Amino acid sequence: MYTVFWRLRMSNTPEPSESAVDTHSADLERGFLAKIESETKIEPKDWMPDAYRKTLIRQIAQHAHSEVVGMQPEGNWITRAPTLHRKIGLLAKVQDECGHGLYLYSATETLGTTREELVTALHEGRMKYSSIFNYPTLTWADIGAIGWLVDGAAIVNQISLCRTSYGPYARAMVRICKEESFHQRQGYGIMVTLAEGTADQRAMAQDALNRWWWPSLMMFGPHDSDSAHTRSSTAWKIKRQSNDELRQRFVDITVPQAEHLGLNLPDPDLRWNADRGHYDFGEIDWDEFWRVVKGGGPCHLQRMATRKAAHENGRWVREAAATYAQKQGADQQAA
Ligand code: BYC
Repeated sequence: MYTVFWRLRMSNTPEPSESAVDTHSADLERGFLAKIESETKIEPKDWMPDAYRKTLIRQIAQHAHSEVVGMQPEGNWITRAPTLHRKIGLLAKVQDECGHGLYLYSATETLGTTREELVTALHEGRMKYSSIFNYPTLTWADIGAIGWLVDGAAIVNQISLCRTSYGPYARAMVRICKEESFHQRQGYGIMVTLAEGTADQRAMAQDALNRWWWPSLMMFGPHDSDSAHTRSSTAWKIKRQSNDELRQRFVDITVPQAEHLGLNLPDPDLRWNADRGHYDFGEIDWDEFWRVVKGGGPCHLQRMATRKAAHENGRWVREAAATYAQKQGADQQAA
């Protein structure tokens, strides 16, 4: 009888310690939300909800993996660039993408994970990279199309992320966007040269545009109605604009650029809508999008095999660097 009474009492009155813990958590959550509300950046040592941390690790690591895997389709053309000038530009661009990956892995590490864990998760298929890097680069014009469209889409997405709520991610984005704008111009410059060239060069530019246009629109993710994370990420101001808003912005910016080149965007439904003040465009092939996102993209196996081999081949460099750093530390302590 006593036990029953005690149990009943317990169920109605939380233990003082539990209640104190709850109050403390509620205070922390309120403080976190107040910072989000007032546009104060969340910094690594600040309290944050587990789900916010988890979402950031997923998104920033996926972004880092995309930068690193994204070196492959373009790296494929460094030795075959048509002039020394183009070779130098492409080499610098690919090197920049590697740097972007490193800033982003560092930003992810401030959330309490390690680069090793993230890379292992990618290699074991537990993390993703952007769908766009699953497509092959068949001709030199693809390098133009990637710079123009893929970096162009990345800029639209990343300008928005410069205002993301997590400080280290927002700051990495500012620097990355500056570099991406050079990449976009490099690509558009290649397209201008080809579009103004011979009939064959023009045809090559049109063919690349035909193949890269729809995958570039897919970079922005699923429709807002199918986006699992948009609602929470918007509430936490990780995302400042939705997938569809950013995709529309990219289309509106890019159509006049294609007109300037005299090339045709491969979409019969594309037209200016004066009422909306935006271009209408056709429906993305969402079956293709999800197939690629789930690992069924044309180059997925090749991209992952190359990535894993590069990681293994670089093991001795990482080990040598770590040993050197340890020795330096020991020497400094001894001095
Ligand atoms: N590809 O709820 P959603 C570059 C996944 S690299 C693959 O809308 P979220 C460059 C998504 O992860 C720039 N997966 O997600 C480098 C989620 O899956 P899980 C790359 C995609 O996160 C070299 C599910 O679909 N940019 O510029 O709210 C050379 C549901 O989606 C994709 C970034 O990484 C996709 N396209 O929004 C040249 C930008 N889309 O984890 C250039 C940072 C969606 O629930 N990331 N998924 O299974 C973001 O802004 C956001 O993560 C996204 C997606 C807009 C991409």
